[in-house]
Amino acid sequence: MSVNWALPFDEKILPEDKRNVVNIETYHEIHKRSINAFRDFWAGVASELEWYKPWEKVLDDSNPPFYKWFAGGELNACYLCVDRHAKTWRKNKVAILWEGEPIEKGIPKEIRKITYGELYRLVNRVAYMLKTVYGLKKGDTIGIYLPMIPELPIVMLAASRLGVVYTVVFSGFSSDSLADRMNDAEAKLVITADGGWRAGKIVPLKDIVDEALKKSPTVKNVLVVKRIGNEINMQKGRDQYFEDVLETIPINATVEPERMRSEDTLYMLYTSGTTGKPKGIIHDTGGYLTLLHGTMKWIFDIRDDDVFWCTADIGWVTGHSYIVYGPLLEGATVLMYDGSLTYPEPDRWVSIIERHGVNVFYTSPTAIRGWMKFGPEWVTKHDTSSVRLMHSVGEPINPEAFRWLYKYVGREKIPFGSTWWMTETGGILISHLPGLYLVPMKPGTNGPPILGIDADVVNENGVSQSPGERGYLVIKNPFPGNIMTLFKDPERYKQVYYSRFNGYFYAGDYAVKDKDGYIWTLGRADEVIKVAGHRLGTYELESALIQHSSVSEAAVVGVPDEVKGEVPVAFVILRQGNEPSEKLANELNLWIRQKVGPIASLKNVFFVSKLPKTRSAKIMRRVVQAVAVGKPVGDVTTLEDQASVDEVKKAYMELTKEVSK
Ligand code: 6R9
Repeated sequence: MSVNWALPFDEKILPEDKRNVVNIETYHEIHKRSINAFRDFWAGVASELEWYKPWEKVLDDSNPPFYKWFAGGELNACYLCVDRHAKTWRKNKVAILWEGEPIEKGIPKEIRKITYGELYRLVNRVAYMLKTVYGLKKGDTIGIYLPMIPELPIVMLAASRLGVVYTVVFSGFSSDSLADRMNDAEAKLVITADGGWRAGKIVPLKDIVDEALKKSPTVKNVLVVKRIGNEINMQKGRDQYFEDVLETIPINATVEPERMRSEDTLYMLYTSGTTGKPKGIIHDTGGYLTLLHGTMKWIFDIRDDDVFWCTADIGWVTGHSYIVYGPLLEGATVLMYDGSLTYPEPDRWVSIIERHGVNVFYTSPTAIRGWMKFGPEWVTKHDTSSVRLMHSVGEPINPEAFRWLYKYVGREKIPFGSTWWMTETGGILISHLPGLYLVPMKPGTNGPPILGIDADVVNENGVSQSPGERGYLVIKNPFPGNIMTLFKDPERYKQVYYSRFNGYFYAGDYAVKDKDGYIWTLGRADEVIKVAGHRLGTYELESALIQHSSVSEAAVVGVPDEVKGEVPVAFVILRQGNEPSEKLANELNLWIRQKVGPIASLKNVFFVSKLPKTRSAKIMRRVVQAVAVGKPVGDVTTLEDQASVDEVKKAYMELTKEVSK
């Protein structure tokens, strides 16, 4: 486990607007009814979407855990997010309000406002282009490696209009990571940009793609969006500028949305697990959109005059669900910002809130802790009174960070929660529901499970823990939004999520319930770490390290970090003939950054001669972790299987000695 914040179980806060406030017992009664009849409950939510063809069965659970929600139903995500609104008064409503990073004398140089009517045109033209110029059709796969520019959601929506499966790769990942994903997905086309802006510097995205494509033979074409206008290499016959090709498409070109079956794949997103390379998480269409529709209303209380801002990157699931599909499904105005939140000054993010009158704000503990460092005066000099509701996501929020944002942006009176979910769940599962009912907030908690979700904390044997007892977070009922399978690896899907607790969905998180039935997730219980809210597998970092010619063995663990929540440190055994040195440590760090991406930067490299192992040769990770954080091993709760307490202690002593040498 990474971060162990002291939990203020009993601190209760109520927002000033008490319209939706209910006491917790009432909420649990309502919640209980929703989970007792969870099929009907979710069918009610799904019926609020527009279906081409109604479903035959709410939940096909004939082959668990391969659940199919709304089986037999047909719909299209792009139609629901775009056409449906463009047909109404929302045609002239801003759908995407975009701000780019470059700024001069406090005035952003780039602001784009795309209405639903314009979005409809653009999405249709891009879909037409993908179909006619590149011959893409339902079931084909493409890769998207773009910065946070409007073309990113536009391409995603165009693909979903055609039923083309896409996978977005976070633009902070390296060429190796991009190549791995393109190969696994067998992508035919990659859409990228000439570059991206990050804190005033250009990120050479096209160069990274060129490097990746040396190893990705399935990719035949590259479309390049002109973002920066910098000189780049364009390979004849393979690469074309997005704008140039789009120009050849008639201005009023339209493409009929593909009638997708509810269980058809909407997109694939790679995420890190415990072992092996990142796996493709497959999301369906009907269940996923149903969960987003419910959560946008209940958790974000989305309204037609709202400007909704989620500070995540679309390269991660949060951006897929709560920048693209969720807000657009509701016909909201979604703000998209491409750049650093603290560039050129620490108050860039607050000035964005003020400039665009943001009403609903969704951010992360890492961002908040980063802002706290600069002091509240950067916040208070701006007017943030437009914000009426906030949530956080990505990692456990420490109470200090909660109180800080609650005070300086929340004015100590608006709803503010920490929404728990993961790539695999598609949308939020544990959260306050201020749009429906609001129970008291507590700094640091995720709140109760949302309606229709039977979340619980269980012990090793899958038995419910009593309040205050730490255990593992599980979801006991099938739920819409849930991952369909792992791409090319259905066995692993079963094994990772459904085998440990006998049919329950196992999230991989430690958690504890309090006596009000609120859930407090405490961090990962496996080898996954969250670095600044970004999900990484320590195994991936270890594999990258042992590819370096000087490394024989490596163990990577996460240690707490004041701002990023958690950061990786490595314990490395060198091959013979190599000497430990600071220079080598720096080289290994650079290596990791190149192999995985800058987000994987190591905080520390310890050179050791031996790693603690169990008799079956598994690294005793908890021992390594205890040494890394400088805590006695007794504080580390889950001891490795197959190792006696004495063995663990001995291993701990030995490793500590090595590290302090
Ligand atoms: C949405 C997202 C999933 C993991 C998850 C948990 C952690 C996310 C959290 C949270 C505590 C919250 N996590 N939200 N922990 N409180 N509000 O982050 O997806 O990147 O797949 O990560 O993130 O550990 O298991 P993903």
